[in-house]
Formats: sequence, C-alpha cells, structure tokens
Amino acid sequence: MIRSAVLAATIGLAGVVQAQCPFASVGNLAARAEGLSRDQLSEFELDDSEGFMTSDVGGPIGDQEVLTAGERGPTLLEDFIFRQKITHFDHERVPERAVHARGAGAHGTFTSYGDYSNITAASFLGEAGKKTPVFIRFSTVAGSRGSADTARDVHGFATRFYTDEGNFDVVGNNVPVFFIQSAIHFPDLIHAVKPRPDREIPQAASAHDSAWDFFSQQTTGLHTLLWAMAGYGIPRSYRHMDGFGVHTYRLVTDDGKSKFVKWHFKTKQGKASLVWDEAQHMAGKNADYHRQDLWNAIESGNFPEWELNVQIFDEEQAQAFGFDVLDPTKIIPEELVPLTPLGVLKLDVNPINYFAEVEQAMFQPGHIVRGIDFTDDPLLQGRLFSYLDTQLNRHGGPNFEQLPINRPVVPIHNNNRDGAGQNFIHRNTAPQIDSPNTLNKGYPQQASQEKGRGFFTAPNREASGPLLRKRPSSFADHWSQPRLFYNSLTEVEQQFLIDAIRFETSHISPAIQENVLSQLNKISHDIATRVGSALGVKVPEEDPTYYHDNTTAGLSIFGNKLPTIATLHVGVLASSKSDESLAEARALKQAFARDNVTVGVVAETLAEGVDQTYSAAEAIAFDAIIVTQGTHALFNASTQSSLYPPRRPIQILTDGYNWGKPLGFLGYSINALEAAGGAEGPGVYRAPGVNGTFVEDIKEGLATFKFTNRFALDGA
Ligand code: HDE
Repeated sequence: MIRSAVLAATIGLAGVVQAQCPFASVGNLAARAEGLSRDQLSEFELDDSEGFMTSDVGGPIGDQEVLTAGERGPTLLEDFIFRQKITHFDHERVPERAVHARGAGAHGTFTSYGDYSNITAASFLGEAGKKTPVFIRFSTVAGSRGSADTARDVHGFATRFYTDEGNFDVVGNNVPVFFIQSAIHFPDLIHAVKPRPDREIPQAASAHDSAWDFFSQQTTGLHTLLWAMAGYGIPRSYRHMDGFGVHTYRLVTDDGKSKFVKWHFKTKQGKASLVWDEAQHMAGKNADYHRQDLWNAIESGNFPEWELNVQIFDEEQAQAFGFDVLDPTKIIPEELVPLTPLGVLKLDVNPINYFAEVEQAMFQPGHIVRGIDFTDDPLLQGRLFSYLDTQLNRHGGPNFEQLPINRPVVPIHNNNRDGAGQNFIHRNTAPQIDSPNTLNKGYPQQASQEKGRGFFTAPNREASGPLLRKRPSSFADHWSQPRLFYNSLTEVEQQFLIDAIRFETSHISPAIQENVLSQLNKISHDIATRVGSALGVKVPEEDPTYYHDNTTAGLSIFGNKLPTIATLHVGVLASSKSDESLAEARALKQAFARDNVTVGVVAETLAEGVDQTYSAAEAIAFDAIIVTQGTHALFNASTQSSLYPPRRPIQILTDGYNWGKPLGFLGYSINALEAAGGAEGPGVYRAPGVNGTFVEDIKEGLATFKFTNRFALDGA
C-alpha cells in the first residue's frame, strides 16, 4: 500500500507524525496552514490544469456533441461518451444525512498540551506538542441539505482526530445535553421536528405542532429545548460556538485504570449569538452565512481555534452528584467538576472539494481508539449501532471507510474483504483464517492491552441484571436542570428565551399550548406566566416540586466580552457623491485593518473604495455600523433614490439598532439615528471625525457584540 508507506514515513520514532506541508502545488491559501491539516488527502487530488478531456477510463475525447445518424438524426446508443457522461450525472447524488444534512467542514490540527498518559492511553494525548490532523463538520439538525444556516436549531459539532492509532470521532453538538435518554426515541424525535409529512412544511423549523407535542409529552427534551430557545440555537457563526461530546465516556490508562470523562471544545473566538429577528432575515438574505463565514475566516488566515477540555471524575464522585451521569439530558456543573484543558485544535485548511471531503465524511461515535471507552449511557449505546447503519445506506456498501476523508492515516490489516467499491488489493490469500494462523505466518497478529497497543475495553466494566424494557428511575427528573439553566442566564437572555418560546408556541394548536405551559410551569412559574400571558392561555397554579434557586457558571452568552474581534465585519454607510464621506470610509478601513476587522463600504454606486451598493446591502451582514458625514440625503425619507429599495439606508440603521449592534456616527450624521428610530445610549458612539478614540470605542462595541439594553424586558 503506497499510501501507508508514505504515511508511515511521516511517523517518527516516537510515533509523532512530523509536520510537513503538502500544499505547495495546490495554489490556494491553504499553503499557510501549519501542522498536518489535510495531509492525508493530497495524494487523491485530481488536477485539470493541463491535458485533454478524457473518458472515465482515460482515453482522450471531446464531450460537447453527441453522435447522431445524420445531421438532424437520432442519437446513437453507440455513443459511449454521451452515455458515460449522462449516467454519471444521473448517479451524482447520494442520500443526504437523515439528520444534520446541512453543514460545512474544515481541516486542522490538534496539538496536545502535555503527556496525559496518567489519565489515558490515547496516543494523541501522549506527548506535549504532539500534532494530530483533524477534520470538523458543523451542522444544523433538522433542515435539509439546502436549508438556511441560521435556522434556530441545535448545531452539530463532529470532530475526527486522525490519530496514529486510528481514527477517533467525537460526534458532538454545540449544547451539552440531548432531547432524549434512549436511542429508541430518536426516530420519533426527528419525525416530530422534521416538516409535516403531508405538505412538507415548515422547513428547518421547530415552530409547529408535532415538535411541541413531542417536547411537551417527552419531557426529557425540556432541558435541551431551553438551550435551543436561548442564544445557543442561533449562533453568530460556527466559530463562535462551543462543542460538547454530550455523553459520559471513559478514559482508560495503559494499565487499565479508568475514569469518566465529558468532552468540551471551548471556542477561543468567544461565544456569540444572533438575535432571532436578525437570524430570520439572514435565513432569507444569505442562507449560506455560517458556511461562508467559516470559509472566509480560514481563507483570510484567521484560523479558528478551540481548546479541548475535559471534566474527569470517578464513579464515587458520580454517585454524589444527585443525578445520573449516564443520563445525556444532564450537565455536570463546572462547580462539581472543573474543566481540565488538554490541547488546542486549529482549523486552517478549507476543503478543496465539498462533496469528497464534507459530504462523504462519515462520522461514528464507534470510531474509538485505545485509551478511550464507552459507558452504558443508553443513547450512546444506540448511536453505536445507528451511525454505521446510516453510512451503509448513504454509501451503498461497506467500503465507505476507504474513502479518502474517512481513511485513517495508519495502515489497515484485517479480514474484511470485497464489497462494492473495494479500493485495496489485498495480498493476503488466507483472509478466512484469524491469527494465530499458519498460512499467513501468524499475521495480522491480534493486538491487546499488553501487545501491539491494541484497543481494550476498560477492565472494570461489568454488566448483569434482569432483562427490562424500562428507563432507570435515576433518569426521572426532567425539570431541575432546565431550571438551573434558566436561573443561570442573564435577565435579557431569559427574555430572549421567553420570546423564542412565545414565537414558537404561537404557531401551535391550543391543546398543545396548554401541555407546553403545564411543563414550563414545572420548570418555572415565571416562564409559564410570561409565555401564557402572551398567548392568552390560562397559566396553571405554581407547581413547585422542582423549583430551586441554584445557578451554574459559564452558561451566559451575551454576558461576556469576546476575547477577539478579528474577522468581525463593520459596515460603513457612505455616499459616493461626497468626497468627505469616501475619505472617512478610507480612513476607517485602514484603522480597522490592524485588528483584522474587515470593513465593507456601502454607497449608492460602486465608486472607488466602495464595496457594495445600498441595493445589495443589509444590516445582517455587519457586526457594527458606522455612518460617515455627507450622507444626510440618504437618511432623509423625502430624498430617496431609485438606486435602492425605498428607505434602504435608514432600514440598515434601524435593523442595526434593533438587533443590538454597535453604531458609530461621524459629525452630523448622528441625525440619522433619529430617522432610524434609535436613541443614544450604550453602544452608540459619536465623534467629529475618524480618530483613535472613536475607533477604540467601536472595537470595544464589537467585543461587547450585542447591546442588550435596547431590548425591552417584561414588566420593566
Ligand atoms: Fe446523531 N445522527 N444521532 N446525534 N449526529 C447522525 O449519522 C443518531 C445524537 C450528531 O457531521 C446520523 O452520519 C441517533 C446525539 C452529529 O456528519 C444518524 C441518535 C448527538 C451528526 C444519527 C443520535 C448527535 C449526527 C445522520 C440517538 C450529540 C452529524 C448522518 C441515539 C452528541 C455528523 C450520520 C456529521 C448524525 C443518529 C443522537 C450528533 C442518523 C440514532 C446525542 C453532529 O446516524
């Protein structure tokens, strides 16, 4: 196997994969990548930069005209060129993922901070500075492949580590809990959130009867539901969200000692979210917003990073938590088990071909390596079956692991043979005989805990008991942790959550509204009252069994400043008729470039220095908006232009204000704020002209990200 030889050559004596850059010939910005990102795929690339068109079997051809009998006659069956081209096209699509169909991915490198052999035998965590190639695919859950990125949804965060002891996948989400406790409910959950079976609407949305019927009847989902209804359901970008393994897994050391573990990927960009109205506008105006953001960040060299953290705890600690760690609807508050950082993961290379690298990426929780093991979490146990099964369906055969994006970076040796699309030419003529064998001189040998660094099940795992079709009684509390979540949000985040539930439940039938209210009331009488009053539905009496005042740290999104503003995008509203305006726009571009903040200048026409016209610009595209001088005609409702839809410049400002964005005004342009219905206050900055203080103010505003004081609170 040539490839293994090449890869084996990259593995040093200590098992460390050496850094090398295979991109010299690829010619895109990936050449700046550090580490090993995408290294394993380079040998599969096809380059059409020279040569003649060929058939699939290599003969040079011309494929623009069909072969006919006579100039105006019928096409001949003989035309192998036509048949091959059309047949391939007819078979070009594979089934989209049953869930998480909409997504985007990128390559990167994981670097371990240290030698963690005291907690796990996993080789990628075995040495400080050790680098491992990774691939991450982010996604939404419910929408189909062409749906909008900013639909309100839980988001997928699937990470593959191409370790030197095989592939390890953490197929996680951007929230730490899941809707159900047992895999057998998964089809029901997904049928509930997918569009109605008769008319297939709504697409990528949970604001409909079947979803809320499920949420209010399968109360296991209430916790995840609240996360999705809060900012977690509408992140600013994939880069601004955390990732979680959700289930409790195990870490196992070489000598078989094991502890429980929860995986956390902490964004180094900071958590940030859109507001709902903004997300909805974005869905219509730019359905590819998150995909584009990830691509652009990587192409511009602003490589997103996440720190891999773990919560590690043992059985004895787990007994004292008061909830079951095998229940995937529960978080382990960081006050009980703090996070331990293990390494950093950087995405620095975009795919060259979306289909080959992203669409064909087939993750599985069952892709596991020595040093990591499962637990009896019933949801995880079910997933171990489902992902393999779904890949068989998507690929149409058992050789999907041989696709370039799915192959490990280490050689394969086993008795799996043949099947559609078999890539390997196996030399071993005795694949029917397991080792020990005579015919193949005892190879491949069986690896184990002691020999060949084999995978092994944690030695202390035990299972026994009567056969039951019943959920554990320790999984029965579905209300305390949703309340913990609600208690831990800031006041305005609570308001957003309530607004989201009001929006969703205003689309559902009265009987289901009542069920929802009675469940919300078990979490919090405050939520139930506020949702019920908006719906005009009678709120039940307090139901205090699960009420408490506990909070936990780290759940707020809007309450924190972003650690970096690089890649955020400032819109500068200018006029192509005013030299003063264009000069200020130029000065702003220069000033923000130092922080890798991009500036888009908007004007009536594409004059020099203008990036976009008002006819194409929208507030959704900007994280902050600045109005330059010489633009008064644009913000005067009576002096509008035929170059853009009515009142568009005013609308951009109105939306920016209503969506909590920082706004800056130079000179008299402050008058535009009133025209847009806004008022001065936090996040509105003014200066006589472009100066250092003004730029610093806007930067501070970007780090704050959303000025939540502009949103009304119930009862305020
Ligand atoms: Fe998935 N899930 N899931 N899921 N899931 C799939 O596998 C499934 C669950 C998650 O970017 C499918 O390859 C069952 C939890 C992500 O390619 C499918 C159950 C979590 C992705 C499937 C769950 C996830 C998937 C569809 C309940 C967070 C996208 C295509 C037992 C920890 C991976 C595919 C990618 C994809 C089944 C629950 C995350 C059908 C049966 C919990 C991020 O096999």
